[in-house]
Amino acid sequence: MKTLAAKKTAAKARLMLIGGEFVPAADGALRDVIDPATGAVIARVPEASRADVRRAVDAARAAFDSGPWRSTTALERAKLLFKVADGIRAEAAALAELEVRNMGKPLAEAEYDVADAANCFEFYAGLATKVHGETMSVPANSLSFVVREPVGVAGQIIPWNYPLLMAAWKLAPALAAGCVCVLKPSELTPLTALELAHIIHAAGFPPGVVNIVTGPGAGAGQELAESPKVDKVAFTGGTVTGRKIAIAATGNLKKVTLELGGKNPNIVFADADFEAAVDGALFAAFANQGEVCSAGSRLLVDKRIHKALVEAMLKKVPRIKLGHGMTPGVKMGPLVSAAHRDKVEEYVRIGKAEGAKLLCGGRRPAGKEFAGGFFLEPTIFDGVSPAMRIAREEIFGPILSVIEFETEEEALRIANDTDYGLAAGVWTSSITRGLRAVRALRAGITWINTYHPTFNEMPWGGYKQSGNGRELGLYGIEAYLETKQVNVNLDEAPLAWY
Ligand code: TXE
Repeated sequence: MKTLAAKKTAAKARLMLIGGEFVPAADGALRDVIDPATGAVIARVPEASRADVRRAVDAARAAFDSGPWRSTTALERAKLLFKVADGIRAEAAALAELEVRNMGKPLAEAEYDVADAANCFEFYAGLATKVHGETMSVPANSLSFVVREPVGVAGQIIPWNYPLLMAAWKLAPALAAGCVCVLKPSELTPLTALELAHIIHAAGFPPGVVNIVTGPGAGAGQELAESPKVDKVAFTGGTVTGRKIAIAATGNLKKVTLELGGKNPNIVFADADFEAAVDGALFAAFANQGEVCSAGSRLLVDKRIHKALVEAMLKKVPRIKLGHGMTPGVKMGPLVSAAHRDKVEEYVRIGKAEGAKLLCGGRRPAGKEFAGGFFLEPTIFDGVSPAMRIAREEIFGPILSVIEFETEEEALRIANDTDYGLAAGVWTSSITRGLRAVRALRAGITWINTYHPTFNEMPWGGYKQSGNGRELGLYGIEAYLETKQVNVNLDEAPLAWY
């Protein structure tokens, strides 16, 4: 199938963006990039070593310390970011297809992500010119004011589940704030970030302001987290890696923001709109193959409607058509890699061994079209108790654990009984119950009678071990700004202290 993106992929050399130039790894190393729906190699990209990352960090450092970037106005930065948004929109079809072929998600989801990525650049383009400090006059003979300044060189490490969107979430606020960036996409899904590098380059950013390096976490990523020349590291990924990054960042006490995993409760009360809750429970668990940090992977259901809700979900599960994300009608693609599917499948075994009842899925789909890919059927476990590993650990795949509760108080206790605190959903027709529940839930993102919608204008991030800091919205740019106080003496007389 020679489609738009496939032709572009073949035509354009895939190189890293370092210091304003498209370059290979210094030692020429390459990595195969795989279509997880077929197992086929679809591209080869540079495999950055620590030395390549050092080169990118040096380019960023020079751009920040002595390049023209520091003297650009917020309006000039805004115009560049608007150009990136336009560039993404101009390439939207190719980017969406590339995302599907590299990551596996269904095309409709990839199209949504691409549109959202463009909107994210646009949002921060608009915000760039609205960064202001405060002015105070305390004591009476002084004028004190606050100026906001960019943090400096930002190292940005992103995962494979939303490759282009995560690049946008990281780059857009940092550039709006006046920072310079070294972005490292996941080694599994580098292709859309490398396309974005071309869009950014064409927009006309000064050399070294945006650097995009492709390489493994343990070497290239670790270097970025450790580098004493990096002022801030921003990471989205697993909690285990997040902990390593936080430790690596202590060398020069760089600023750290972390967006990590979740084991998010989705609570259905008996008074919920039944059909909406059924749809919401399935979408919460299975969108993007369940490879979502905010997935509603724990479904807490009131005992009185539990049987009916589970039956209604099981009736709808066959509508979740598996296949290559480019095939029309497909609602669930493959998992991102063979290794990740192994990890997710292990939880099927664990769930069964723990005594949970497997209602559907848990298998690789049969059929020639699935042979080379890393597919797994949507899986629902019922009779899950809160102590089971499938109720406590982030699986990051299409596995839903259903837990029954009897009272609102019990539901909220189970919901909060987790090391994580990223997201939570509540389904109820009572506004007071919904708001009461949200107030009790220890999570950074909450939904009432919906699940998953999120907006560039609103903050994203977690409580507890789901991370540190917030992305998006006004909070997102804060993470890339320093705060400086300036004090001006309005009294000309000497201090005469001594
Ligand atoms: O992610 P990693 P993995 C969760 C999910 C998944 C688990 C592991 O539960 O099963 O994490 O997935 C880079 N220093 N999430 O191993 O390792 C790596 O190259 C610096 C949740 O694939 O977190 C990639 O760019 N960087 C999640 C990025 O970290 C390192 C999204 C993410 O990879 C590094 C993905 C190191 N030592 C997985 N090791 C979410 N919050 O959305 C790896 N990396």
